[in-house]
Amino acid sequence: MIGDKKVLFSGMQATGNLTLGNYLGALKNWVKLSDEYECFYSVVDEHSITVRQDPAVLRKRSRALLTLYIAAGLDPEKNCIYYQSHVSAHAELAWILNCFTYMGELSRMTQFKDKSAKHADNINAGLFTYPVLMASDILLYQADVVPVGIDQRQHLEITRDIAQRFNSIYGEVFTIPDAYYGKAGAKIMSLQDPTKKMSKSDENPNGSIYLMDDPDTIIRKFKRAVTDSEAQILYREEQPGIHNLIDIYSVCTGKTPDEVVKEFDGRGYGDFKLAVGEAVVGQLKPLQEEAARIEKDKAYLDGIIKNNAEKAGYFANKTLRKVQKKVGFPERVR
Ligand code: ATP
Ligand code: LTN
Repeated sequence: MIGDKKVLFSGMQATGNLTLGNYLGALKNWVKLSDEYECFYSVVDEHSITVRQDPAVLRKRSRALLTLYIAAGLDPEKNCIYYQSHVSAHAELAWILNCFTYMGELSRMTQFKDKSAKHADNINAGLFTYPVLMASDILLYQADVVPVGIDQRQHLEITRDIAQRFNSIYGEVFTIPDAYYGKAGAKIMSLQDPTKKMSKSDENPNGSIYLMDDPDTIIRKFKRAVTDSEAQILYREEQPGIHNLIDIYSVCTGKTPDEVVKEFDGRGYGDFKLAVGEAVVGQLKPLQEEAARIEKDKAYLDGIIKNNAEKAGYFANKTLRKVQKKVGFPERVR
């Protein structure tokens, strides 16, 4: 707890241009939760280098991601929005927790298996211990709740296991966090292959709507979206393409899937795709305008970056000092 509020932590990597999936599945939920909790939203740049990055591109994308957090509606005066690498406690706690995590546990992580298959020429130790850094992010702030997509479930479970293991040896040091999986938009699928999730690292740019796509591009991508030959707009698993479009339209408009089905009863796929495209354009336009406005105000953004890193550092160091003492590191001489 901070004051009378429970604590929320989440983060995203700046490894690509954010997609509609990241927005509807994660960011939009963050904004909804931000009044209820004391929130820490990090741009997890240290996680990003588990895969090789171009330094200039990573720096640019990290700033763009931080800007997007604010543009999406997270007030940086109320929510602590910061770069992970600006708070050294993350890396320091990760080292300690590495010594409380087993090789066997980490070997079972499906993300490690997937990413090491994809980057066979660079299976580095950081990729393997990625979940320990993630556990450190969460545990440093004594987070009660962590909103993520279903794909992060295993990482949340290992975080809880590490925290419980540490607590069972040293007493109640860490809060055990709960995952929060938003219902709406939990999994937005690729527009080109609706059996695969929309992903920022997809090679085919037509499968993903990027948050910075212009209206014409968005409409064109929806017009080309893969559907089926059933010629009826129904919300069922047998029609994954239409199912996905109904989900997207439903999250953008706040209507239930049943209401969407009724609204488009008897209409053609062309009409429906256009309506979904327009709904998405309507969602993204204010976000894009706001991001462009904030980006121009360098001094404002720099101030937020500095103040929030200090705020995050204050809370993170409180936990880190406690942990260092528990494991037996010598006290600092003042
Ligand atoms: P990558 O393609 O680089 O693996 P990604 O697009 O899957 O990236 P992440 O950075 O892993 O995105 O995820 C950021 C957040 O967005 C996570 O909470 C994740 O669960 C959520 N998310 C990612 N893709 C989708 C999607 N298609 N639908 C809903 N939520 C998503
Ligand atoms: N692994 C997450 C990003 C991430 C995260 C976190 C999410 C890093 N640290 C802490 C929640 C809490 C991802 O790839 N989506």
